[in-house]
Amino acid sequence: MPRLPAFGARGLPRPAIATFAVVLSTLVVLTTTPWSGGSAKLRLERSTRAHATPTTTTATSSTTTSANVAPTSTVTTSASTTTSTTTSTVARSGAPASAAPPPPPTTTTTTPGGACSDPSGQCLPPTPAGYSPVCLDDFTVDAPMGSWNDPTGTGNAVVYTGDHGCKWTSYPDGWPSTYTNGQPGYEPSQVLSVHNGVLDFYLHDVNGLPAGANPSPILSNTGSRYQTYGIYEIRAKVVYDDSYRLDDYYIAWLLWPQDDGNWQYAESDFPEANLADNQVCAYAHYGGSGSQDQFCTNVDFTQWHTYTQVWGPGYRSYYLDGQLIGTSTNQVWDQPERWQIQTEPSGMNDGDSGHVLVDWVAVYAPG
Ligand SMILES: [Ca+2]
Repeated sequence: MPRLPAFGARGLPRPAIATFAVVLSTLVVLTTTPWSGGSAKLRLERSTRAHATPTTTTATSSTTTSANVAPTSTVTTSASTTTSTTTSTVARSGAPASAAPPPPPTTTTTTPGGACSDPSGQCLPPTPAGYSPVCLDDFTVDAPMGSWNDPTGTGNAVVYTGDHGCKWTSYPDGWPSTYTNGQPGYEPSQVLSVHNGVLDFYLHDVNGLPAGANPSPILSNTGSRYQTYGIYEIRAKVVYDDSYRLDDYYIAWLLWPQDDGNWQYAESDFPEANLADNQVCAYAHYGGSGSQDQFCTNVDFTQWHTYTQVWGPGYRSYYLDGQLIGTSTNQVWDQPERWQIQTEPSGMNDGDSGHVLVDWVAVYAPG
């Protein structure tokens, strides 16, 4: 479903590729507990053409959140994958075949006692044990509308430097997006600004077409947008300006490989949704021929939520507000990827408008 961006041979993003696998032979059943705001169990069915036999993935989580000032909440995860003949959970890097995901991240901890004045009521989280921050941004450095366009037109220029020194790039004005058939989909100079402690995506028509933006941070450990493995966390909410509820817009905040041609081995999306939806999904692509693991849960985009991807050797785990949604262990990509906050036209055009507000982002590297 997702699609992407990507910088092509000239270092430019290319319009995405969208596929929706419809024919099926694989059934993924996801069970997750607990999560706030909905039923305790969630079942999803999905198909891919890749396998002839059903694959069942079960992931369970239990969360212990202490009421005191403990720096982190503890999440315990166990995941088992029952796989029929054709799939493998072997990480290509040679990791153990059935390696269970390590303990998930301990993120999204609320700072108690009003110490945090962030718009969302939650500050940047403490650094998870075993990781180092490589991009933190609380968006307290204001940037006016017009400042996020890349004057070089390459998508490689630094267009914003935040309060923790993280530098950002952005697809340039006029660049096509996944569902625009070559027409402009990104207009960062008329969409992005930073004020009042948030990165503000003002989603609205530009020249009669819905316009989004697609920023990506440069990581301090590599000096590039790319790293292998890590934690990617973002706290955001949506503000609707009208009854269309931003159905002209789609988010696929994703990890993407250096070589576009590898996206079907490597793309990892979370959160992914039409902004009018009441559901959000994660998609872990693997294997190179259309396979993906899908995990979905209910969400109210008008409320602040923290979305987290944890990518490590042999696993990708996805969390909403610290609650595990699902873990993929299928042929997990083990080469560098970049993070794109891909917010783009959905293919509809009702003329609606609204905002995606990002309170903060945090990217960590292992070690
Ligand atoms: Ca903030």
